[in-house]
Amino acid sequence: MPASALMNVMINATRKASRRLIRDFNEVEQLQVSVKGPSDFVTQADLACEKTLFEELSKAREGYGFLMEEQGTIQGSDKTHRWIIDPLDGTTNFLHGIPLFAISIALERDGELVAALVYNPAMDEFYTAERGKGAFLNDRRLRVAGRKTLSQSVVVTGIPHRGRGNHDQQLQEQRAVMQEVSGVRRTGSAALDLAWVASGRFDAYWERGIQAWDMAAGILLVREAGGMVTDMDGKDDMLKKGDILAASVPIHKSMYKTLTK
Ligand code: LIP
Repeated sequence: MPASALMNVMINATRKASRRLIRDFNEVEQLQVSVKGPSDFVTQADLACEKTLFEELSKAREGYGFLMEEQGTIQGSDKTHRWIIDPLDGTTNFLHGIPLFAISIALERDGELVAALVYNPAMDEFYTAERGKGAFLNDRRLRVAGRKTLSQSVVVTGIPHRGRGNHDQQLQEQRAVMQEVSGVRRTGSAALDLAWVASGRFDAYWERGIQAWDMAAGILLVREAGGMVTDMDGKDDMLKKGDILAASVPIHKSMYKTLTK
């Protein structure tokens, strides 16, 4: 099915921004050996990508507002539309030359997610969705995994680290989940975790302490692929609360029970 005019705008902006990001990623792999390390370099890559996305989307859709990881909130004259953007999700992976990172763009209309794009440059995979029109990987229609039991499932989570998150809570949740599933993974990119739930690679994803821009696009991808997404209280406040549980419907129910017992 040909992409809509809106999705073409999002894809074209992403292609333009990702050209430099891919170039920078190839350079950062060389910087691993430098004493100073690549952290400042990655910050520049992040900022440059966000600047290109902001410029391209502002040109194509004048007046829309923005919520972006680096520049924060930019109010638009059109109060019904807001872009939610993470120009480089998986920043630490990028910094370490690990090819698991993504550009994530979501569009909100009157507070509802209506369009989503997650692009994984390292694998040249475009995950896209528009509300009511399904989710796609490049041009292949996506459905969440059909597995019905946790014992068959491979799930993914985000693991807090030095100076981040509630370590005891994560360990308690991981202990409960480990006893039920056939595998637990951690990629370092919420956007890719959600895209891979939408594509059936993972059966479920949960994480606490992440930002709206990490998850907004992925939420719509999973829902349009037939999955269920809630916050960790089973409600719909993920973007405000910063926590998320995404899965196929039967696995969501089992994961919620396991995580909250
Ligand atoms: C990352 C998230 C990931 C989380 C990391 C980090 P960033 O976002 O995508 O799921 O575990 O701690 O927050 O910072 O790379 O945009």
